[in-house]
Amino acid sequence: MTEITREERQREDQAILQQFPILDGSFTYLDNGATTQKPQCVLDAMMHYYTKENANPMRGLYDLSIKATEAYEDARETVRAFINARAHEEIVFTRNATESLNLVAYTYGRAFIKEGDEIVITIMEHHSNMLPWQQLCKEKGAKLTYILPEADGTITEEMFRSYMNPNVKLVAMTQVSNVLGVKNDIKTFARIAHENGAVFVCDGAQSVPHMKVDVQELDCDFLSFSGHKIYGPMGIGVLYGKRDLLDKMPPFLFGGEMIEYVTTEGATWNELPHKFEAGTVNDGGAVGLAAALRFVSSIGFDRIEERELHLTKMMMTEMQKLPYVHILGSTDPEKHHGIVTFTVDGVHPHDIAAIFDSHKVDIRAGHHCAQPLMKFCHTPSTVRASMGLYNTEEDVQHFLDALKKLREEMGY
Ligand code: 7TS
Repeated sequence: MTEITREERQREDQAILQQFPILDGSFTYLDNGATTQKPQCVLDAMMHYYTKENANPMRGLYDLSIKATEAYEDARETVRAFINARAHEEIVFTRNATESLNLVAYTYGRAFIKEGDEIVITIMEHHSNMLPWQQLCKEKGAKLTYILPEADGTITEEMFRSYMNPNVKLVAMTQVSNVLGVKNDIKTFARIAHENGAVFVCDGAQSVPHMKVDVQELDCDFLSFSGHKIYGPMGIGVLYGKRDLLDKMPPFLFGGEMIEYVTTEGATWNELPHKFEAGTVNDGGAVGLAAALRFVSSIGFDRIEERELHLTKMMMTEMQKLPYVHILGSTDPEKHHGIVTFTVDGVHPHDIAAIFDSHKVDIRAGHHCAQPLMKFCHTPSTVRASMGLYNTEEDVQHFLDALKKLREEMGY
């Protein structure tokens, strides 16, 4: 991580901020875990697609449809390179991380998980990486086991090993928790899962936007993420899957484009990845996502990680001085990956978010789609600030100013 001087940081802030038309200085956006703002290059790429290249891809033999197909397949190649997948066949476009995870549960899960098998997930999963496995286990008579981390969110190698047994056929785990910010050691856990004969599903929704994720290095079998959390548009997501696994999985949705040949009796399936992309695809979304990934690469994860850590340190250091503020998870900012979830004595999380809103600071209140984790942490709900690559020291200062005024405004 390259640290920079104060002047360099301010210049970098300005260079980044001026690329985001919505960030006009009238509000402070700290809800990047929910979704991110879009840079001009993403908006331009989508505008270009819809003004110059739009047609139904993969079907036409005319120039425009060929252009639309090329735009879509170029986007797939950009995603492949970004996560270092071996082949473009391993990149399936979906609507979002939720759909990617459901795809694996519906197809791999229903084909290969049997009665008596066990699936291991963690208590810190977003509902998107919990409910598909809950439903699958109910349907199949399989067992679902939850790894319980230490109080600060850590899952050690030893703990992980203790959950392995010959019945475990699948492990699904987030790389970064959307509540605690803690990062799981996917590379080690995937290796241990494989030694145990289980496949490993990694939810990258909160990691892919913030750190270099290399699927070959992690050696996970599947990886999911959403375009809208990485400065791309809503409605486009990615499922990476190892080719041999995708090959033997049945299709997810049935209809146009996913077939090879259809008779009145049945059908054969198109080659990868089209087997999993039924119907007209989201070409404009894929083009926008590719532009977003190029934008992120142009800044580089070295700078993104340094920027987000710098702000997390600044935020947590000041918060830790307030005895009535309690941060969930580790006390170490390095373990938060830009996510700071907290409670304030005597003030309901929804009141906190409403008061922050009156100060034009956008943060999130609630259970963050992780209710079992809330229960594990003995709190019904919390407030969360989450950083993006465009956040600045001024943003954190606005947040801290609002936090310090909070109890006063509530009459303490
Ligand atoms: N997995 C994790 C770890 C997430 O944080 C989210 C969304 C998802 C999956 C699902 O992503 P989607 O794009 O399919 O909805 N997390 C959040 C959040 O923390 N606040 O709003 C959405």
